[in-house]
Amino acid sequence: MSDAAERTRLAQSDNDIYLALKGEEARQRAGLELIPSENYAFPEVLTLLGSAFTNKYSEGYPGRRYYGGQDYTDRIETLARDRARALFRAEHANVQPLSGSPMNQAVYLGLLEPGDTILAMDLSHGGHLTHGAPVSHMGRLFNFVRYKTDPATGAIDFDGLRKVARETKPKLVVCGYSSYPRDYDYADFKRVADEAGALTMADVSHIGGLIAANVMRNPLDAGFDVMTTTTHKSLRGPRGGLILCKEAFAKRIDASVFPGLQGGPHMNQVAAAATTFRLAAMPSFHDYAKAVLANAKALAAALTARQARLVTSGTDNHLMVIDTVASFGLDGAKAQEALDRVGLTTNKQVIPDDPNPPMRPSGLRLGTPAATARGMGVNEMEEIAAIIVETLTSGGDAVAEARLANRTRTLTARFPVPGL
Ligand code: DSN
Repeated sequence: MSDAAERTRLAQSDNDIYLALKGEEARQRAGLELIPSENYAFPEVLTLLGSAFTNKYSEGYPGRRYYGGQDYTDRIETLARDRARALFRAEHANVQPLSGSPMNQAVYLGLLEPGDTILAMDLSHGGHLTHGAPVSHMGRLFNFVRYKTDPATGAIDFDGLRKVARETKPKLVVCGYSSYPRDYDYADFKRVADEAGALTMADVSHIGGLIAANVMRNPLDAGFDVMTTTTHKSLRGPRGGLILCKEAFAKRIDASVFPGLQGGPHMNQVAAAATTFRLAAMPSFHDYAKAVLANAKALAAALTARQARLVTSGTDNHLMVIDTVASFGLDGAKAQEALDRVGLTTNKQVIPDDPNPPMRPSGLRLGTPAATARGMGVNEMEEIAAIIVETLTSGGDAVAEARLANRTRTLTARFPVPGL
């Protein structure tokens, strides 16, 4: 919301919410966002999210809607689908999932029967809740079996994965992660799935933007049946989900999203996604994605040089996980709280087979998409690593933390937040 008159109206009609909005904007400007799944949306996305498209119900798909008045919604959804297909080299795109969880649920429910076996990554090894965590509804509906990482290298244990697949004969093999700092060859998953007679799904929510920009591998190029991604992480779009699949699955996926799982899509989100897919095809986005990877490598190296121990000893993508217990004798929650006090936003993170509970885990997850969207480069990564390590070794000293908070503010003042 940039228009001064709109802001005045909000301040007059609901000052509590207006003040919270001002506070959040100030927090985002003065602090630094290092959670790898968060980013600053393109300014065009913010405009479209607050647009007239939010007023419209559009159950159905372009040309086949249940309500009238769909001239412009049909236009934006058709553009969004066409642009998504071109961007990701996909045969079919569904742009309606409200977010990442319903997106993955729609795939499971569209392609499988309750009780079917799905092979996916263990949560503590980097998988996601929707990859069958026992506390999730999907974990109750389907029979999830798991693969893990190799304790010696931290990389995915493909021998173990193949063994579980042979023993359990899954109907679907899922790859994708929310805290795994490495890349892999999707053909390795495809071979295991083919041998088991299983379908393949890659949830690339974290790296969707990096795949769009062709700086990381695209699972669809390796013949995957389905790829899912959220649109708000490395893609810098609206909060939402995108399902890409082979034409052979198009009808089942579309029917699973609507009417299977959802009612009316959020058309303001669809409009913003359409614009995102256009912006992500531009050369400037390719440069951005390359910088995200270069910054992640620089941040990982600068942390390692300061005695931080990283899970897998580094990164191939946009994220890294510090074992804060092994590095600094601090659990991830205490580390996150200390960094909050100096203006760096991070998240506590479980590490593989973490002996500690999820609210007091042994690690801390960091990523570079948001800092890179502000224009920061490898020099700034050095300063960020220094602030992180000095904070985590300061023992909570208030004077030291005040000095470090000042260093964060000095850094962020040079890099405005896009769209704010
Ligand atoms: N919340 C996302 C993440 O942080 O990875 C996944 O849903």
